[in-house]
Amino acid sequence: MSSILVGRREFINTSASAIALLSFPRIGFGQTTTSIRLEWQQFKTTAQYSSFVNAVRKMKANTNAASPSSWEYWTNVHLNYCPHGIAYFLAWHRGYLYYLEQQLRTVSGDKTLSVPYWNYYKYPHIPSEFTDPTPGNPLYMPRVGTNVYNALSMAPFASGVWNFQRGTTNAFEPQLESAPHNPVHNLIGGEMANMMSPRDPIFFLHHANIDRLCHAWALPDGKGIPPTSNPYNAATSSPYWAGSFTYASGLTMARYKTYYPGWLNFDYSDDTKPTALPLAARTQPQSPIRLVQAQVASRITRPATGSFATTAARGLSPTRRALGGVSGVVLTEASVSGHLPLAASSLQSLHDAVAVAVEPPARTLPGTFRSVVVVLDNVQMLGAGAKGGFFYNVYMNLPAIVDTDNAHRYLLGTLGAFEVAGAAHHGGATLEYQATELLSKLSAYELQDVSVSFVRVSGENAPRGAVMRIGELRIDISTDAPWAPSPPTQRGQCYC
Ligand SMILES: [Cu+2]
Repeated sequence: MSSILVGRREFINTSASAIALLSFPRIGFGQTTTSIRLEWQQFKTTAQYSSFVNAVRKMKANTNAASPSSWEYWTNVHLNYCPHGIAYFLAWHRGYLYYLEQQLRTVSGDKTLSVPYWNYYKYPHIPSEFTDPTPGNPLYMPRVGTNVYNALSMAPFASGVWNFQRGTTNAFEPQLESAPHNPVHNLIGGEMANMMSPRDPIFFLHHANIDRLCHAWALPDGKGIPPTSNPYNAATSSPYWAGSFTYASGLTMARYKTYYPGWLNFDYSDDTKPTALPLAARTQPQSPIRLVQAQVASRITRPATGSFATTAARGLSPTRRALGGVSGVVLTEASVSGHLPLAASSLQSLHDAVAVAVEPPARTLPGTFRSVVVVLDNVQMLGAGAKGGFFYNVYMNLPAIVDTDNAHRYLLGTLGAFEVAGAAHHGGATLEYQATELLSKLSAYELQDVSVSFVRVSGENAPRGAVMRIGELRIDISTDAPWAPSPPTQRGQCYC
């Protein structure tokens, strides 16, 4: 830990570029000491452990949801304001963790208390303190699964991932949100599978780790994170950081503060990004513990195509056109593909939109289609599906058989109870996956038709049978810019 800090100071002393310091919360700016967030296995051996457990217990016992000293208050902050699948996913949650951490200090009276993180790249099972059902254990929650090995991905840490925010090419934030973030929520399930997920204390250890992974990724030069200055100065900062986040009425944070060095004044005991997937610990009660290299399939086979009723191409609005799809797609424990029947003219429109995206003409006429979206319309959870314990990797035009390493090229994103809950209005949810970049990298041969595959990943207690129904699975072309940053608007509701 201290050697990391020393290394950091040396880095700062020798760095000529202020922008290179971007995103590194560290000593400075009028604050005295940097607090270090510890990995749970270390955290639980320190005096912070009892402060944390007692604070969670006290806050859960406080039934006044209007009070920041209650656990429910913080659950409602997430329910009402969290951005998922849109801009500022990481920055908003960084501020959220910061405020919760301050509150834990207030409630416990322990000024040294920091939020712990759970490094599942090292320990893929939920720490046992959270699974002990002894009455009165405030860390315990009913959950569907405790092993998140299958949620892990190395893709966000690939060497080519330099851009940061959603809407830029090969960007870190949407990839990290896609995996491991979403699947960790889904495989744990229970409250973790919906927008009330902070009810489960493991939420904060999960998000501290997500924040740590972002921090580790950005080292040592800040990569493609938009630059900011302190205080926010439009002349030297990216417009991305203008404005502020809302957490509750009266609880806000200027956006730039979440990524400006020193403001939030914390660091992590381990600032390194994962370099490999962990050994999968097999801890069946009846058998001795065995450590084995995880049995990850080295190849993915495209799931069999289901037979679904087809839906027609049609104009949806002046800026959107549906090119065709299928309806009534029911997802179960079996993986399935949907073949989208596109007429020749629709296929041509698809090719044209991708071509405009890749090589925009000098002047794009208004109304020109230039991006592609895969839409899951009117999605409903069925049976035990809403409780989670499983998810699907959603692929487009997956080859009949492909190496796991190459499958990422066809990955649109993940789909599970958590993503559906985040997108749900009253009733059915609509989920959208940006497909323009993916399609632009496919060969003409690969783009002769369009299929979407749902490859099921099950946790240890995953439900069987029908878990989700997609009213319509279709592909749209849109006049939206293909790689423009998402509009920097803070929604009053959680991506609803
Ligand atoms: Cu989350």
